[in-house]
Amino acid sequence: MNHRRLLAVHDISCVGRCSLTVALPIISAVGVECSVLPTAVLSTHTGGFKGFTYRDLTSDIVPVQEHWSSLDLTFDAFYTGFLGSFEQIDIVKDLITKMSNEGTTVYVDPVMGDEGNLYTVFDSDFPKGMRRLCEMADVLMPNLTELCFMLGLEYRKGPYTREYLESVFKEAEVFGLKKIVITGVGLEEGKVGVVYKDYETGETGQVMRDAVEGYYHGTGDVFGSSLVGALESGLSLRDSVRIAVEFTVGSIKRTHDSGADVRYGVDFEPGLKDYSMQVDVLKKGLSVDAVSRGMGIPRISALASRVWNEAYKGIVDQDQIDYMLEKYLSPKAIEQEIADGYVFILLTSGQRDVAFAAYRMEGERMFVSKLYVENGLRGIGITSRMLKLLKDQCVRKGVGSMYLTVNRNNLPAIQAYKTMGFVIEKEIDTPIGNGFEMNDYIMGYTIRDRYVHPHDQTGGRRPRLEGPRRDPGFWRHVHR
Ligand code: PXL
Repeated sequence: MNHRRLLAVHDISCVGRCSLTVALPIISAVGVECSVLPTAVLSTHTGGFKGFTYRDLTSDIVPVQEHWSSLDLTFDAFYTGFLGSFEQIDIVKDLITKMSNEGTTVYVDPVMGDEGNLYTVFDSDFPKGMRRLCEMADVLMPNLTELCFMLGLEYRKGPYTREYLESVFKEAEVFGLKKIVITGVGLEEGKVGVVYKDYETGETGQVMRDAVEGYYHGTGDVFGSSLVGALESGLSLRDSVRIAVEFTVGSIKRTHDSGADVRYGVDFEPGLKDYSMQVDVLKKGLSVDAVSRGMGIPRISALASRVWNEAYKGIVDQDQIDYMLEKYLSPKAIEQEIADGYVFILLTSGQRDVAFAAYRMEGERMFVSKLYVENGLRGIGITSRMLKLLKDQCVRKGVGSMYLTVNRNNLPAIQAYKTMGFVIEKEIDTPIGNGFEMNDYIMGYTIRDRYVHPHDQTGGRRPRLEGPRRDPGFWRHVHR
């Protein structure tokens, strides 16, 4: 995709990370030019601080737009959020119409309220006006409160059923959108995330994570900005949502763990590097190589070492990590495994090594002996892409299932495998020498069961793997 110029239309809350102070750094981090149109200037945002100043910039917008028009400027994307006054809604609509080109995408976050209430600065007419702006959107990113206010639905607290969310997607058809992403939604107690629908393809999905205690200001803007950055980088809706959830949840967790004053917004800055790397990796795409000799072997060994030293810190003692790496993942150990019949596959993106797996067929089953994803790239679907490759290989060889071992304390990995359809089969404790023991689960996955189409009467003999999956079994399900 060529250089894109985006216009972010939000307020500037000078202190308390939200709106433009969040949109600018996040969108810039993925190489998209982020111009700004401030709708109001506040000393702080309105949630939780007393006595904030508020300068409404409504009367500046038309002169600003006229100047831009005199420069023959257009924008490739608009991303609107918190508007400073009711009158601004039509002024911003008009600006979008005048300053668009044929390829312009309009992202609207109808920032108005949360948890069933409008923010105090908006009166009850505001949602009606905001609805008119939403009708211009290609991609709408509301929370349920905002959606309910605009659609005249009664707001209910979660968890929500799939049927309810389907009905909300249906109601939201009145906006004439291409895509909708609804934030802050849970389908079960203790989980929260986003649900999305692409109206053009019919694809629906959800990305859920464990809820973090407390209320965090500005997270809608962190999510919206990272979603817009990823979509504007040319990623699919599904990949963009996963990356944006990962970035937002990481920021919330850091804030929670540090005990910081939540009024100052979430600690998103340390996550920017991984966010931009994730966008870059999925933008460049993944290549697959089978590695049997040469430089691939030390590269795999180095990747394993980086992963163990980060992911297993605190789970496994450092001297055991060093011992494991030397015994099982040194270049020499990998060469020996290849000689013993293991196949190593390496996923790369541009110059970057992203993930590797090693497997061997053991009669009727595939044993996946290793599956590692680079630090900073977990949680965005790389493991499921790798498993898809391995499943394809099983199907090609007529092998009906696969299994792997995972450390019993590696909870994120266990949850990720469960989400992908693996079940725990048993516990094993394996002595590995020097007094160390590996404490693992064996997790298995049956390929046939997974791919039988509900209407397939052939007893599951025809695995269905390829081809577009229409609204797969209802929701694609990604959660940890
Ligand atoms: O993040 C939403 C937001 C944006 N701008 C201002 C706000 C809020 C939420 O409270 O007060 C000024």
